[in-house]
Amino acid sequence: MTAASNVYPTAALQAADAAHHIHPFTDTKALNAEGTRIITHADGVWLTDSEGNRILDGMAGLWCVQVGHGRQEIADAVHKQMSELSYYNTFFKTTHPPAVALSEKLAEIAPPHMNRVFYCSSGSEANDTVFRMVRYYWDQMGQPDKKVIIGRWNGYHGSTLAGTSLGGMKGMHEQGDLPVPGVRHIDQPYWYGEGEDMSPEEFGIHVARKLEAAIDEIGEDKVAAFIAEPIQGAGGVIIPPETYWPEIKRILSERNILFVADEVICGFGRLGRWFGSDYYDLEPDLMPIAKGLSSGYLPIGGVLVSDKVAEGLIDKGGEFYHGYTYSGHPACAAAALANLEIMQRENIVDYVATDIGPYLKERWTALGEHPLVGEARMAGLVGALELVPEKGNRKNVFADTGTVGTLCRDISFQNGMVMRAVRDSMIISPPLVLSHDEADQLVAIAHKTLDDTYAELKRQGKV
Ligand code: PXG
Repeated sequence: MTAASNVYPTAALQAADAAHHIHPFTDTKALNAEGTRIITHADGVWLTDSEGNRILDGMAGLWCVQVGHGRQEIADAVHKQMSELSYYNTFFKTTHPPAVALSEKLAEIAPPHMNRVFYCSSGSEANDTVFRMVRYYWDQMGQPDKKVIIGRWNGYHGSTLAGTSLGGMKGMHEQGDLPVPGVRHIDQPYWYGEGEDMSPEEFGIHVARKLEAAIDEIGEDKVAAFIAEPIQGAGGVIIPPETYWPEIKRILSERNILFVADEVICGFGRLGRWFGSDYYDLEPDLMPIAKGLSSGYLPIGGVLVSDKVAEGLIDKGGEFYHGYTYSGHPACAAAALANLEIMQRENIVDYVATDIGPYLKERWTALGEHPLVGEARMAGLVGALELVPEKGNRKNVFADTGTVGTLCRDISFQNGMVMRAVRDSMIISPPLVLSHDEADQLVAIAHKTLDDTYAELKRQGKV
């Protein structure tokens, strides 16, 4: 599309946006001075802005558009559903066909021991549900002292009170005196940044044992659950050392606490399996889901519940006083169902595992040769580049953490691709339908972006 054919009034939209719209996770004053980018269309892995520029969506929206943008089939399913039943609730002994069909579909693709789902509208709400559900479970099981939930520093579980508290983002905690009581955090398995002189394998064991130490310190009879992302997304695509999950599994098998695998990013094919828990062979008790569940076409999330948790939650009887107006919303459920049907019909999960995942990984990890890159890593279709001032020295990082990442992100956008910056690492999480040709373009733009960033840092005397 050319600028001439895309006739959106950029300046007027920016002015109205600045006057009335408060953006998430944004310094609004600084943004308003600069002006927003305005995205007007999207198709496949490509975005179009109000100036007619085409931009490769290296982040699948916000880690969510698994099947690519502009699938008419999902729009049609939603249209049909809204024409038949645009809204009804799932409280008070009622249900509706899309909620039933989606629940059945989720039980089909979930690990065999997970057969039930509780719906909400986002990943944050899913984790608020988790927070209440694990405590309710232990109450029902006659162990009401089990209340503490252990999360991890730099984990991300959403931005509501429970999500922020379970997550380990210190900047978020500082705003609003969080976490709420009853949450503890242990270290993350971030070898590149925190592994010091240990090998990745040693560090994986070392950091997993922090869970054991925390349970002992708090008292197993007081711990309700441990929550973790299989691979941390928003924390910077932190792929744990190979020893980490087996050691955590060993600890969990010896302790009577619930395990919550947050699948909001890793779920729905991102790692080349339906769930990150399949990829690492984890057996979680609960799995919060959202994002790729509907490929972001409409907001829907949920918590997948294991048969074990169903015993406390359901079999013991009693009402769990929890739910949302939009739990199982019919149009959102229809969107999710159409999305999952596309994923199954087109074998998208296998495509990630056996084709585009390995194809992109080979090319992405080759970017690790660049003088600005300390480590290039990828699993499935999620990857990171650690930008460093000095190759081969993990301890030397840029002053003013985040400045170089932001510079590189802005250059990437100018070069025609969205990458996300986390501190000074660059992140990609593209739509799972990325073609070989598009993967080549992605890597070429990433390469040019690294070159341009390096040249600018040289000019500034930072490398
Ligand atoms: N869990 C995980 C693992 C997530 O990544 C949430 C829960 C919360 O989901 P909702 O739908 O409430 O946003 C998330 C969300 C980023 C970014 O910039 C990441 C997320 C959301 C917004 C921005 O990396 N992850």
